[in-house]
Amino acid sequence: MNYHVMTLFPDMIRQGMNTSIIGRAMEKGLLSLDCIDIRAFTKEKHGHVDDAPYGGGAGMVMQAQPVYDCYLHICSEIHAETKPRVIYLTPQGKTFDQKMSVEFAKEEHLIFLCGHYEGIDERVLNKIVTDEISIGDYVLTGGELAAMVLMDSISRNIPGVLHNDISAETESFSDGLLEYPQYTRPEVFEGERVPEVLLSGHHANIAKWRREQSILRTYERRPDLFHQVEFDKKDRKFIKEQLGLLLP
Ligand code: 6GU
Repeated sequence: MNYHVMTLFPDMIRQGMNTSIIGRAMEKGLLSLDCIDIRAFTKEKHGHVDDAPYGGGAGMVMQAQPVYDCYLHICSEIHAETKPRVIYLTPQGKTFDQKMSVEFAKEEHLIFLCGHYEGIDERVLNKIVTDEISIGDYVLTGGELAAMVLMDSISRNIPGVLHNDISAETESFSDGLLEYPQYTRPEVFEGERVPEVLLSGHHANIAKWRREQSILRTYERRPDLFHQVEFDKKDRKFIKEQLGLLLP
């Protein structure tokens, strides 16, 4: 995976991404990260990349030309045969989820466009953007943190990035359910014991208990997700007994 980030704050992205699992994946050559300063493509002598909105109103709008030239520069560097995917981070986009993350992870190149101010001139967005993505219903000052959220999540779905025993498969959302609770030593903390089944060494019972905990958690905390999960016969029996719900 090769990430290309178009931004006015390239150092913010570099500093945010060079630690931890993602930094190691870059050292291993599984990922590359290219942060390109949009300001380097301005043709104005004072280096401006923004101007007042036509029609009036508060704030400034990023101009089309520096963004477009930055995009063309990336395209010439990657000499791809097909048009690369360009993700514009915006609260007006589709809300990012694990399914999108898995899909994006299959691309060879991903270009992220980070906006600032009141937005970017619509004409360049129409020309280059393939995906508009939001990370949730709240406002950020710019797209940089959102781009880093996407890169972190997408990277975990690339083979070799995660250590084998943290495999992305067994985690929250891979089957549409939340994770079961985890415990480690000591057996008693502030008077509270670890659930007995986890000390039993009985692997089938442990797996059953964890599955049931995932189901209960998802029902209590994320009813929206619960109603989208495909449950098997055993699950449905448990749900009927524990929750009194009859699923179709
Ligand atoms: Cl993706 N970008 C910005 N600028 N603000 C956001 C967002 C993205 N998602 C939520 N708020």
